Amino acid sequence: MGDSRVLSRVHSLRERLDDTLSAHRNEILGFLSRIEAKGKGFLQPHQLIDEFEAIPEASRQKLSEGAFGEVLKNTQEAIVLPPWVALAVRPRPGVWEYIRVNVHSLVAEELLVPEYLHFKEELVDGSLNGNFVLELDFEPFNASFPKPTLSKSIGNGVEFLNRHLSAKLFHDKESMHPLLEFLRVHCYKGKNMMLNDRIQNVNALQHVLRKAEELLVTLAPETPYKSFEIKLQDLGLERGWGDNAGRVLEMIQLLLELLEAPDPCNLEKFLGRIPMVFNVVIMTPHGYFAQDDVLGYPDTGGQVVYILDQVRALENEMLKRIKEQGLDIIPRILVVTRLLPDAVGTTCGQRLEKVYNTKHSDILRVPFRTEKGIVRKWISRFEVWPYLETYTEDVATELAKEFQGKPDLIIGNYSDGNIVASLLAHKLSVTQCTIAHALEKTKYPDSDLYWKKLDDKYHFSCQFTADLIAMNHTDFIITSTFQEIAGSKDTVGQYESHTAFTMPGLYRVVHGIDVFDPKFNIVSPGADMDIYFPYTEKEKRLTHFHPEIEELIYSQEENKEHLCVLKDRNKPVLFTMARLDRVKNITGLVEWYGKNKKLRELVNLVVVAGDRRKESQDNEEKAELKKMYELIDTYKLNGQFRWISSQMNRVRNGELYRVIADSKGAFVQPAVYEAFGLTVVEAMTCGLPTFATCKGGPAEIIVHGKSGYHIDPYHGEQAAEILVDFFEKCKKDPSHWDKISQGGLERIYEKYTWKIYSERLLTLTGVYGFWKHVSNLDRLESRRYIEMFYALKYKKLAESVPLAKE
Ligand code: UDP
Ligand code: LCN
Repeated sequence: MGDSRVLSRVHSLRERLDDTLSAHRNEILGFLSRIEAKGKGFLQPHQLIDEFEAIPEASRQKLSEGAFGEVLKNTQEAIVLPPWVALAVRPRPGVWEYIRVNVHSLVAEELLVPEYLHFKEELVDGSLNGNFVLELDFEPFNASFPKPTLSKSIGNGVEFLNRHLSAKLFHDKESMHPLLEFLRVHCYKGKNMMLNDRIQNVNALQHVLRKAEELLVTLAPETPYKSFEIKLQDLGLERGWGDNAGRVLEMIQLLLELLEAPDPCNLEKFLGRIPMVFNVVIMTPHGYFAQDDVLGYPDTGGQVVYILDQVRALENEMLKRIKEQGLDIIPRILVVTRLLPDAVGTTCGQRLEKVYNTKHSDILRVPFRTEKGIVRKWISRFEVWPYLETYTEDVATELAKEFQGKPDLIIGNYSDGNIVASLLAHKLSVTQCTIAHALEKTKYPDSDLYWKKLDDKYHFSCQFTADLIAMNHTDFIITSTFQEIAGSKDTVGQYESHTAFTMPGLYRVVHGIDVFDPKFNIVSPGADMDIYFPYTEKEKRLTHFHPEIEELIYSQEENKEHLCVLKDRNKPVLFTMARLDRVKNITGLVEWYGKNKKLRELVNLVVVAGDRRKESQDNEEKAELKKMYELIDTYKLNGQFRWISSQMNRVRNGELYRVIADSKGAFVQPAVYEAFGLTVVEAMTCGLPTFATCKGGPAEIIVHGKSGYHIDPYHGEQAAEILVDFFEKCKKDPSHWDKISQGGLERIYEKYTWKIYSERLLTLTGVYGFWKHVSNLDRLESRRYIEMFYALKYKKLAESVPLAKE
């Protein structure tokens, strides 16, 4: 790993272990021998705990108190290759140590990352990698780059950068020259926006700012810019300072303070106000991306909702900032996706489509193309790789036509969008932002080590390579939660799992990404509050939908849209809604319900998932549909259960959540893993008590017992009992339901709104753009390394993915 900090940490771990290995020799031997006896293999934390629980109570007691117990508590995986047991220990988020113990001699050895990965590869086939393995290591490029070390700084990249770089670069007035240069060259369509040629040095700038201040303090704050424009221009100040005397003065005073004493907070405020973002590209190639009739389709879920809401919020914020800065620039946002000629009743075949409730934002669709011409078929997100390079070229041509210039920001979404965004940002030299939505490596456990088994179906070799390229190429990364980056005390984050991993026979990632990198920023999405609002807001309620919703849930008829009926409509409704993917675990929830008599007596179960109206093209969905039919039969669910096909009308869905709240019901999100979970936020925004998986984003969205409840998808019986307990309590004391409903709402208002999101995103873009300009944030060396990795590895992998048969 080439990091002395890590080496010294590993040393101290070994030393601590050495002590305990001699002090508790017999107990440790007892425990490790149990593990060794399992033979060559791999143990997850919960399996390690089970093994630990199985040793005698007295031994457990002794070990728990010592260093060994501590190490075990922090172990994220154990590899058994008799006589060795290797442990990957994670004392805190983002920090890893590797060690192996010889079970016979009880000697511990520290391992460097490549050694540990090599050891792990033996589980599959050690010979696959041979002696000369391609080792990917981004660390040397970033070694001199500033990084925080405290776990609490993870995800607050911009604050750290501002603090660090302003201290380093701006120590006195003269060192403010780069800021001056930045203000001098900052222009839009060739026109200077901040300073003109009259200002040549920092002293002159300071002098001009004081003059302007003298003028502005004499004016009423609301005095329009027009009335003092000429005077400011004569001094050297251009249009971008504000639309009235008050705003211009505020900004001038901010800069004067900065020149006097640089301060990271003021710097962020100042940079956040400089108008820098007018043309934005949002890349989201796969899926059915449209505004109506697509939600719940395979691959078409939260990402679509997120982007459409993001665009509206972003456009509003851009317009507000442009107006407040006194500019008459028209911004433009283009969501670029795939054009699907066979659009099956959607607008996915349309080249340009205005985004609802926006003035200047469109969806621009560009088809996938091969030598044979335009690709007509829908292609799963796992199979898009061979199309993306040509697609990027075509997109670049279309963007040039639409913008008549380059965009200011390119945002990538999901693995395919992020690799295209990387290629475009590289080509056009534009600030890039990356949003993962979900990194598949976390969703499919061990999909790195056993990639070969899954590659025909999922092509993870290609996807994980694309992910590594994008996360290293991008200027900044937005995540919805902290856990997405670095997990929690006990769980590994999605990005964190890309720090060190191996794909035997392909390459070994010794250092893929560092969760401490200041490119990470947590900016959480929300739910559109025009659609999702509390069930208590009676005057806003969309009662005209009630007859349709009534039919959907309670009609005694069965058809392609709904199957099974509810016999007792007085019971609260337990509700869930998701795409019918395996990881969503909807069938898991149905089974928990089917098995729990008490829960079946207390509530009805209503599930919106999958589409029974047409034949599915998706393999996972097909398997889940089959399972659902079997469960209905096995547990004789008809009478207490309603299965509704995917619901694509978002506005009506908002009212659906509220109707469930009227029944004093609850929402359940039972996923085996959920990257973020927009349905959780939607349900909570409607005031519906929510029970959601503890695996992934919902663990952070919900504060257990206060704003909802966590359930463990691997312990279905326990999850069902938590639900029983809640509904029984509510039966005895209806205020309990209100308390959780209110707790959920408070949590949303505090953290999950699009308003907070868009303000933050625009400020981040400005700040990263600025630092990129004035420092070496560009990371040129690592970009060259990425180019080589792309050309030599990724390209071949992408080409090896079969093209769809038309
Ligand atoms: N959704 C919907 N109808 C359905 C299924 C899902 O409108 O039949 C919406 C749901 O309201 C949410 C999104 O699709 O806005 C799913 O987002 P989430 O983050 O929960 O999961 P994803 O599908 O992205 O994995
Ligand atoms: C993808 C997912 O899997 C969800 O967990 C997220 O909520 C959604 O994207 C939006 O980011």
